[in-house]
Amino acid sequence: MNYLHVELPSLHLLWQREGCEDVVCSVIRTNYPKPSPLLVAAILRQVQGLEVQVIDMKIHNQETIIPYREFNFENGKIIASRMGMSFEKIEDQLKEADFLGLSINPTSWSNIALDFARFAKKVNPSLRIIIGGTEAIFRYDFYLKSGVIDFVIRGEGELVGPALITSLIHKQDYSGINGLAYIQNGQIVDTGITRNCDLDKEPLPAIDLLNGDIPLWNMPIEYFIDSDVKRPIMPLFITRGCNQSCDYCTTPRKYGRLRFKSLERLEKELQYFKSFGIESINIWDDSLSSLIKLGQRDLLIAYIRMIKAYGFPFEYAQGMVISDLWDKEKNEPDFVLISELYGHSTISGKFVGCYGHYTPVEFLQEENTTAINSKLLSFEKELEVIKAICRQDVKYLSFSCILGRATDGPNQVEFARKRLRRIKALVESFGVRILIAPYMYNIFPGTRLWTKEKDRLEYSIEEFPEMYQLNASPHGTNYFSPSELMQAKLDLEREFLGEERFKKWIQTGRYQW
Ligand code: B12
Ligand code: SF4
Repeated sequence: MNYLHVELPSLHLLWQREGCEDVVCSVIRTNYPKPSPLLVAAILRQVQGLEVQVIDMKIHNQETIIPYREFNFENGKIIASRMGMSFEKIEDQLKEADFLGLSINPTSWSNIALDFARFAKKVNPSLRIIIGGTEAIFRYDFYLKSGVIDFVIRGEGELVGPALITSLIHKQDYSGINGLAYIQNGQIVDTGITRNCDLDKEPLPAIDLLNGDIPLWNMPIEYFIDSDVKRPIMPLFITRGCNQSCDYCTTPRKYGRLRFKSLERLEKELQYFKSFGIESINIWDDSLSSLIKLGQRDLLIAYIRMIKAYGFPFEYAQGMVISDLWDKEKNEPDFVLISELYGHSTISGKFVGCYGHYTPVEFLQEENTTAINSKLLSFEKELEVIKAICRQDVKYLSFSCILGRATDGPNQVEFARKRLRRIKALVESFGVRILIAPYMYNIFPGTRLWTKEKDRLEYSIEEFPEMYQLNASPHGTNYFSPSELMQAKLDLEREFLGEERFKKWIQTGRYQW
């Protein structure tokens, strides 16, 4: 039997207002290997008698932008389009498949996923559609009620996928499988979220199934960078889960406690990447430095030494918890750890080590940052840590700042602006390139915020899922309407990107270094 896993086309969201420039308000990231299809395909090809195929609709035909809906947004309108391969292009593969798998992590892809599922069922009515990913895990009932999704994987595919497909192939009962939701006799059956698989037993990502795409894996997390960072670039996850509990994050409820791979397993993975000609690594762990709280500081250092020993340049694309980089006993940055994590060398003319880091400084609008989230440091200490990272000659540093808590108004934005100016001046004084990316404080299913602040939402998740991401907002604050909040973010971006980079950003949805 045949299983097809599809990475959906990108969401291209255009915000139009009378007298203002058009703004692409969905971040567009295309040229990287997609971890969900690569891993799910590897998991499922372990099922006997199953032929597995993967198609990445984001990476091909990026010139194709197909509008699928538009809606009013205060005094303007939003046009939502799909960017990448058209549905029709893969009609033949859909006809041949028995099972279709989709990974829906961001909520904002919801309508694209459902439209695609409807299209797939139309061309092949006997196709069984199985979805997974963060959005599917927490809104499984919404998808099942649409009538086009047959199964939702609630949790880790390793623990659920093979069991489900095997029982479907052999027409066996699947009611005993945990981590699954489906409709039976008109009722939703939900067997709960299943987590905690052994990461060492996870199969290696099915890179061979996307062999033809490898030359296109040339983009790190934020837009194209200099040619001195070699391509192709591959994402790497060493851990899963997190032992922090930030209000706005889905990871603790999706994956549970922090777990990690052994050094032997990491080595196997790095060797495997080398065999496909991978040159650089994007470390995509949600919270790698949280290993320190688990008493695994030495292991963290050993991982990084191993990546360097294999000659890879790398980037920490999801960042580190900044307080983990502070030595509490000496009351100063943890200089030893910082030099291990961010140092590099040149081996046979090649850059080896850390080239980039994303720093989640997050709530710069509040005098006392630590009062909002204990994983942050006071601003002055954060500057000390940033300085220590810059001294390691990292090339690219990006910084987040999250706007949109109920208490955020013009004064808070101004306060954040002043601090961002200080960060920028500091980083640039070291000759390091900087990207400042303000994000929306969005309220996602599966987070504590979803339980606490759902009543702030002015654009419902069922009707306007496209607005649920970090560059648009379905809610305002006590001072800003949703569009005023988005405008406040744009004003910060204009200052910190500079006019030319800002123009490219709002025209393309891609950041510029
Ligand atoms: C890596 C990552 C990215 C990467 C890559 C995204 C991608 N499309 O591959 C980048 C940096 C590009 C990214 C971007 C964004 N991201 Co992101 N991202 C993540 C992160 C850290 C990991 C996701 C991942 O790849 N995990 C590894 C894979 C293997 O896991 P997985 O997909 O969950 O699959 C497992 C199971 O779910 C299951 N499974 C999944 N699908 C299927 C299908 C079948 C058939 C089966 C059997 C099993 C199965 O099996 C797998 C193995 O166990 C998550 C946080 C998290 N921990 O999930 C946030 C997360 C998904 N991102 C999030 C957001 C908001 C975004 C953005 C919208 C942010 C923005 N700037 O506006 C953009 C979207 C733009 C885009 N084009 O993707 C949110 C989504 C919240 C929501 N409900 O919308 C998350 C959850 C973080 C958070 N805030 O909590 N992201
Ligand atoms: S935001 Fe990061 S540190 Fe906070 S809970 Fe999520 S993964 Fe953990």
